[in-house]
Amino acid sequence: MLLEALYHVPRDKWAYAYDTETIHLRVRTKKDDVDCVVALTGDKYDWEHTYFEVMMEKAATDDCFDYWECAVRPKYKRLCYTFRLSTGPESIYLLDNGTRYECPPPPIHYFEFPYIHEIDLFKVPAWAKEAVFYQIMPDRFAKGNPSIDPDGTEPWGGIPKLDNFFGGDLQGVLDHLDDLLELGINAIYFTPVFVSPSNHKYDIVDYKRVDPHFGDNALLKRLVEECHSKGIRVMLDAVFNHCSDKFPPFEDVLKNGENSEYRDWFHINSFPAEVVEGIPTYDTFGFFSNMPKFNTANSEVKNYLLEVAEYWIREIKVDGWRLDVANEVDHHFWRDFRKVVKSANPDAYIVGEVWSDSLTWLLGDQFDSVMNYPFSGTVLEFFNGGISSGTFGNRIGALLMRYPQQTNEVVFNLLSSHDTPRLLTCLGEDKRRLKLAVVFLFTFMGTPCIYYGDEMGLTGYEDPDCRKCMEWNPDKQDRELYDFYRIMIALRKKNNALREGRFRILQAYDDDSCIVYERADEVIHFTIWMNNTPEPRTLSHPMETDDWQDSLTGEPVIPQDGIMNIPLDPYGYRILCRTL
Ligand code: ARE
Repeated sequence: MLLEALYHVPRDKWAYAYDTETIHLRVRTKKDDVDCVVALTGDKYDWEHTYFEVMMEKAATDDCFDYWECAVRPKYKRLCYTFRLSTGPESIYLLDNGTRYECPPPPIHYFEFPYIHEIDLFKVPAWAKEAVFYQIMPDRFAKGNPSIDPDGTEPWGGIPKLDNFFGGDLQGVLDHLDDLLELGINAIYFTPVFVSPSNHKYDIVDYKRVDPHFGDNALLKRLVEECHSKGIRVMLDAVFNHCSDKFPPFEDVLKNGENSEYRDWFHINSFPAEVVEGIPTYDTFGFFSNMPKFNTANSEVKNYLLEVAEYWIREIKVDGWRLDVANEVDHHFWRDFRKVVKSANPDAYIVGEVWSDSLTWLLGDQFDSVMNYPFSGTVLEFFNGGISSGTFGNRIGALLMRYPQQTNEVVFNLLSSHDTPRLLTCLGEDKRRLKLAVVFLFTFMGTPCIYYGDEMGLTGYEDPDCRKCMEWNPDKQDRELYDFYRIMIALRKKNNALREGRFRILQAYDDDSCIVYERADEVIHFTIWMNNTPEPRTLSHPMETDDWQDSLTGEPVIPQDGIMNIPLDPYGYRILCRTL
């Protein structure tokens, strides 16, 4: 047994309270090195009467490690524990000061989860586990009121550029809510809607007003009400890392320099605040001088932005915030942000835009979730034929072990967005590959989000090409693809096993691209079979029962002599299920 690979610490994603009764424990071992891991648990004040051994499950595997997981429901809300790891006849004990071949008496050197405090619990909104999001960029979704078009608005369907407008607005969204209902989505993520000179509105001039080219605050309030009446939640985009250089406090700094009352609202490196040979004398988003970075540690800035955050939740009843450039804003700000937002609506959903490992924001005191770009990158690479199913499985396993289970169940899983090329374009315009990726999106753990138009077969390269106007001409819509999305959304919404159920990979190979995986809860067991190759393939896997059926057609699918054989077309898939 490779002792150097063993890892557990009694904190964050390795030991955490999942709810008021349950503690999740995780242990890492070298891949394929350990046969069995048992958690030896009890109450340190009454070990004799509470000692309980919990068999841990191999929950995930990545390139180097196996990850073992268990849920423990201690009798008295606290836990003292250690681990016994076995390989063949060899067993060792993992304690908080190293490993031993003999298990010492508790509690010295045992790990401790001292007490499950309700107030410390990392709670995520339950509705987000059942949500299927639809991302809308307002200027590109639908025109409802041409009278408020910006000057120079171009005809719908034209070529998107960095600075052109097509006149989409909130009335257009209102007019198409039933289309979204028919698709089956039950949540909308809007890119920014507040006053801004750009078509994307990520450079905000007034955080308390809907841009007049989209409508007004009353219309947004009515849109939210209408969405809620149809069972659709609404999440807005909070751009708190930076503002527009037309934001009045920043304009005051430009005008009055060091004498400005707002001089500490930003990171001015030298006065006057200006752009010298293209380089601003102040911090910005990226190197964009029109996006000056807020000093969110300044109490006036914090108060201003937290008042904004609260207003749209409390007054307009918005259900959540997506946080732009979230990783570049300080943690103190986000901790106060969470308190303010959750006090206004305890069920508000907070999704940080962080493109890499985000654990530091997912410990229960800041975000509920993050935009899971590592997920989309791995899925696209696999269904583009870039990695084997074995590598894909390892990458997915590693992603599941990044965060506590609370986040895994509501992580914002996307395959494309306004910042990436379109899904169909990323997959070589091969709808078969796209469907495999979308089947994975809707049968995997985490909250799925569709980028507007992907369901209609929109294509597009990098921004701005990925922001084409929505296609409303039925003759140009890919209705077959639309129906496929609708069926997959319905399957997910109908089955909790696809949202919160156990995920395990059943077959994946380092020299192949086929994959079989399962989802299961106590009600239903799914197995998902994918031929991610250009050749017809038959996938086989032992099955203990013969009561399986096709999840989409209901047709019985019977194993032969205990082996399920599933013939699949090139890039074909099948979803089987059995009721437990
Ligand atoms: C656009 C073009 C630029 C052009 C600029 C000119 O994309 O190439 O130079 O216009 O004005 C918004 C607009 C964009 C605009 C941008 C700057 O939507 O259209 O750029 O403002 O004006 C990183 C950040 C991430 C950020 C992306 C864009 O980490 O937070 O870059 N995403 C958010 C929003 C954007 C928005 C902004 C930030 C600014 O979602 O829409 O842009 O508010 C890797 C890295 C990531 C990186 C990612 C994408 O994965 O790890 O850190 O994201 O690539 O580049």
